[in-house]
Amino acid sequence: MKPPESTIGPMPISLSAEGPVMSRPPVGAAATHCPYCALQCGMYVVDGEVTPRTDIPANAGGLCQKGWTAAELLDSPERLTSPLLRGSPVSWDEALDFVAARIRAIQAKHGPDGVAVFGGGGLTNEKAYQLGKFARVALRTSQIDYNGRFCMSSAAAAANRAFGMDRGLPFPITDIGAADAVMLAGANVAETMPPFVRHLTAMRANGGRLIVVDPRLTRTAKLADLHLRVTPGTDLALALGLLHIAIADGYGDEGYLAERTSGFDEVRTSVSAWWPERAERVTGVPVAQMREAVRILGRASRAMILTGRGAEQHAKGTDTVTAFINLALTLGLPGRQGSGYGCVTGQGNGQGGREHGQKADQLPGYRKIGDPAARAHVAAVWGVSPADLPGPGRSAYELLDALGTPRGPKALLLFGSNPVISAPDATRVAERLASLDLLVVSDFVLSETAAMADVVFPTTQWAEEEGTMTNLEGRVLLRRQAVPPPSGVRSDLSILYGIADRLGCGEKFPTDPRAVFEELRRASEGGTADYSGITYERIAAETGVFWPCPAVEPGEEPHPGTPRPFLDRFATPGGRARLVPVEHRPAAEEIDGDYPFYLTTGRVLAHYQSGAQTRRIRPLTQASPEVFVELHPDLAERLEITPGDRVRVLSRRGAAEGVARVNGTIRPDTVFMPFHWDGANRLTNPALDPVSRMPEFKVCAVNLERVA
Ligand SMILES: Nc1nc2c(c(=O)[nH]1)N[C@H]1C(S)=C(S)[C@@H](COP(=O)(O)OP(=O)(O)OC[C@H]3O[C@@H](n4cnc5c(=O)[nH]c(N)nc54)[C@H](O)[C@@H]3O)O[C@H]1N2
Ligand SMILES: Nc1nc2c(c(=O)[nH]1)N[C@H]1C(S)=C(S)[C@@H](COP(=O)(O)OP(=O)(O)OC[C@H]3O[C@@H](n4cnc5c(=O)[nH]c(N)nc54)[C@H](O)[C@@H]3O)O[C@H]1N2
Ligand code: SF4
Ligand SMILES: [Mo]
Repeated sequence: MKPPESTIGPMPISLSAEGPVMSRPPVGAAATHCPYCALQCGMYVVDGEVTPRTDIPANAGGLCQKGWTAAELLDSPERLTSPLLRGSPVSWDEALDFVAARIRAIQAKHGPDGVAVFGGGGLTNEKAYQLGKFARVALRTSQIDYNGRFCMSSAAAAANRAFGMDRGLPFPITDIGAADAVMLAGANVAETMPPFVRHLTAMRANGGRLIVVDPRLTRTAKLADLHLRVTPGTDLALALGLLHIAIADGYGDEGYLAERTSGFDEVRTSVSAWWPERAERVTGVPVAQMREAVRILGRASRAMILTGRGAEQHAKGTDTVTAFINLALTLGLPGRQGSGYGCVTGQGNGQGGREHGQKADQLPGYRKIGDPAARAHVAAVWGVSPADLPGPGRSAYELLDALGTPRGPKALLLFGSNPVISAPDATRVAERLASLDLLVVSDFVLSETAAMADVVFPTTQWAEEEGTMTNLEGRVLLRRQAVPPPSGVRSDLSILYGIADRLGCGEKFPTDPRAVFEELRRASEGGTADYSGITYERIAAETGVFWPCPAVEPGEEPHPGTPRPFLDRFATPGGRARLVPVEHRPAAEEIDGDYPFYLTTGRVLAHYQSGAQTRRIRPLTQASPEVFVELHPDLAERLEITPGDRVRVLSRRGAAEGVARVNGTIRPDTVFMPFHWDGANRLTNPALDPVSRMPEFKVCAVNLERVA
């Protein structure tokens, strides 16, 4: 079938104040994007079938299993189509009245911070923006954060520190195919973003070399020229060792360091004691392999260092990413055409979701909530006094951990996350949620968290709504409506309006995504993530626009957008990138006699995140039916575990079971569990990074036994 031309124009559905109203029949096919990961593969949806788009460079005609089956959840019998009050269907008015009355009562007793908000990196820019505004203006609470804190917050903190700006990939994804060397540290893109692999394949076909750093020989590591099978939690020492070698072997780019960076001398001194043998002792990576990695990166004329969650989701994730950035800067990569450092961001709108104010310390446009100028600008757009805007609140885990405690919030409104499955030490998080006076969840399925809620609002899904998503390259894309929503559901924007209206400020919360985007443009103007020059029409005409894209004076040529923001200068005050000395430290929880093995966690191809969506799609549950525990044959033999046995994994926080998968691709001291099912996060350690407040999802100490 030939995909239809891209269409943009009047949308078939307009949302009235009280919900969606059909105004004309659905269009036959709309060019839109996948609901899941940050690659945001372009796709058409026609008659409930998905077809890949070829005009979006990230996927260029490719999709993964999850993308191909994404439409199955649209008309699934598991779809929520009525608001639920304590599990029973009620009318929208009843549900909204109940929530507003409870919010008023709780805030009267406990103050504005008695009510908290939790968002998600899967929400469109419009929803993320509106949620942040709703918290600060309608609820006047400081207590808002989101699941992106669990995702790329360490990479974001490190990039801000080094470059003054956090744009996941500060270059188009197609630059990867033209590189001579790429190092992926803790990213398993062959499972987490399969069409990304075509860029790596293109690179290798051009003679480029791929280095993968992972404790497991993953599908991605199998594509690599060099696999560094690092001990979980030791990437920081590895990066220090690599930098030591790079400097000692003369790969430092002195001209670039002098011209474009600051701080190199301190960093050089700080890595002088990280001689390769010491790094080998800590990381388990042989010196010869480290030297080879440095040689590949150092000799390449275009090289990239990319990090994923494997390197970042640690209590020292920010410093680990900083160490990789120090290495990249020493080699002269960032800000040079075709080279650089990047973070392979995760959720569908993982990039945009972190820019527009659902983060505890942030206002739209990647502004700081503590900055008086930022407060004045945003308050003016919102029509409130800067003094009325709350200050920074708690980070995601700290917020979840405080719920229902004497000084913590007593109510939570949750949009786009399923923390009962995905937060660290999830048993504790479920207890906190259960202790609330009010839990409200907006979702399109009854997730494990929604099942605990006092009120559930049934909401629209990706293909039923319009909005913008910013992909891993910082390219703002258009999510178009392809099908009408089922009757009975409302958009998240409409739900926020419904509550705000009952709290007396409905007029500040439009339900039309275009109206919200227009406001977001103004709110972001002049900020780091400046969207003021971007319009829906431009996105459609240009297959996406890279931020920053400032507005221009009438009559001037529009700003072209910024695919490579660091070519001339970095976004720091002096324009130089900053090298920051960092020191290795052990994982927050080391293995010992009681818990002698490392547990690391991550993803499989067929499932997405907490699995709330993909565990309801048959071809995906057939491909990957249940939680497993991956372990090495030597370890399996020692513990008398055979493939297919049920095993119990125990940590200081709890226990979980899974089916044993035995293979030699993992380190003998490490076990791996995916977190898409209830289990892995009963075990994980909520130790937080001091800068990013990222939990240590990727390493904790466990014991293991066969279930009789
Ligand atoms: N299929 C699928 N795709 C997804 C998602 C999904 O849930 N499912 N989620 C999306 C999202 S939100 C995200 S954030 C991305 C995540 O994408 P990735 O970062 O690629 O995903 P993970 O599987 O969490 O972790 C990557 C690798 O880190 C390795 N690892 C574990 N511990 C360490 C360590 O200490 N050091 C190093 N170097 N590596 C380690 C794991 O073995 C794993 O192979 O994927 C996105 N795409
Ligand atoms: N052990 C371990 N834990 C992890 C990780 C790990 O690697 N290991 N990774 C972490 C990472 S990187 C991430 S990103 C988190 C993600 O974990 P979660 O935050 O739980 O993410 P999802 O499962 O995507 O949850 C999204 C929920 O919102 C719903 N939803 C989707 N879109 C919308 C929308 O537009 N509006 C509304 N109202 N609802 C919507 C979905 O149906 C689903 O129930 O997990 C983290 N947890
Ligand atoms: S899940 Fe990610 S890689 Fe798969 S089709 Fe969707 S956007 Fe593409
Ligand atoms: Mo993520």
